[in-house]
Amino acid sequence: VDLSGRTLSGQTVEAFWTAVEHARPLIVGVNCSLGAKEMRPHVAELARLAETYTSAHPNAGLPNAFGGYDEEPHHTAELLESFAREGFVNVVGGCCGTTPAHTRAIAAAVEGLAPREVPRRPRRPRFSGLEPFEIGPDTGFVMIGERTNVTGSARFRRLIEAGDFQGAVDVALEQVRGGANVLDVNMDADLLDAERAMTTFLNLVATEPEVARLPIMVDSSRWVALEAGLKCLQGKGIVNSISLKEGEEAFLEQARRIKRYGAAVVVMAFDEEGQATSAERRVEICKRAYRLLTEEAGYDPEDIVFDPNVLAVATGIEEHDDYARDFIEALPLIKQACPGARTSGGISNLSFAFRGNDVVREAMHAAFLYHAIQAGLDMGIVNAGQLAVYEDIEPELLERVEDVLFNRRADATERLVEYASRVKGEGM
Ligand code: THG
Repeated sequence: VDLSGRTLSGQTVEAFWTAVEHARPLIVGVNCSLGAKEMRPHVAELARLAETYTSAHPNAGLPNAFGGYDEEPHHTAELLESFAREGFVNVVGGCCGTTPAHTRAIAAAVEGLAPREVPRRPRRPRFSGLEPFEIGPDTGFVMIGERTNVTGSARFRRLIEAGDFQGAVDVALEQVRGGANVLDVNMDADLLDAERAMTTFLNLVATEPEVARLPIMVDSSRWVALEAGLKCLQGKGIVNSISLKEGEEAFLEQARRIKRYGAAVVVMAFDEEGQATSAERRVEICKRAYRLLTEEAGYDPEDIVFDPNVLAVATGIEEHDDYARDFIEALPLIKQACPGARTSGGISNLSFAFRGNDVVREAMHAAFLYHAIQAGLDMGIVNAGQLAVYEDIEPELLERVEDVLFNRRADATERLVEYASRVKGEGM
């Protein structure tokens, strides 16, 4: 639309292609805009990305002062011939200002030229907002901002409940500035119409360029809120989440609908029997969901994210003592059993027993992430900008945290609680 190379609604070529690729179009192209000369880099970019035929239909140059077009047929034709020679296009034509004479000249210029060869690209998880976000070999751990969640942030909830959506966008902005690669948005509160709040918030977020760059993860336990979110997303987002809780039929029905919206999906390790807690059950459920999604619903494995349930530890309840260790143990097994799929978790859940004590909570998150990432965790829902560094954790605290995470001693919880009582109030 202008020299920025973005679509009318602000997307880059790559973000746009990422968002529409799921529809498997026969041809994708660039038209109108500024004429062939200015269109070149964007056609080249699309040609590099699109694993389907590409086209270019430029205007006859830039409009003159009277809104007319002066580019002569031979000139338009030369430019499109160069696109064809460079392997940018399979189809060419003209848009505003082109005439039958232009079309004749274009046809003659590309006569006999070899069509572009459709490229093959490596399969990778790809998401987008106004800009693309691809998980490649060098991406590192992916941070999903957790604070745009009415159940995960009292401040965000108060803003949404008060109808201060602009203030709520500021919370999103803080997550982005804290390094979030994706934003988790959840409106599941008793006093809220989640569908409406989701729609209002996501439409407003789309107008804030610094936030709208990012892909959105629509988070809800209710299908209607998830679908309301999906309808607002211009890019390729992620649905958080579906599970086998209500059986295979309901699971596949939701999965297929999500696929029609072109989104990726988070699958919780939950089935008809309930939430998986042992490593074995976590792996078993993920395997079953993977088979259904890839074989029955036509999913690319790269569009699947498994969440094997980060659960609270050091709660004082003995059955919880192996939760962290089993989560970490399950990661490599899930990735081995489900090639191409990625893993994620809600990291702050881990430390619910230490609410109000950010020193201990942040140490728990940092230590847990350190080990989980080594075991293959690809992404996590976190308070972006508030993650501690493993190496900076005070040694005594680290030892007590790791005793809890790996259930290394019977009094691990007691010793962490004791430490917590000593640092209470610090760092808040
Ligand atoms: N898996 C998936 N999605 C999820 C979760 C998960 N979504 C929600 C949740 N779990 C992840 N998000 C959060 C967000 C915030 C907190 C925990 C998890 C949190 N909030 C502070 C608290 O409750 O103490 C709020 C403090 C405040 O109000 O400021 O801990 O596991 N797929």
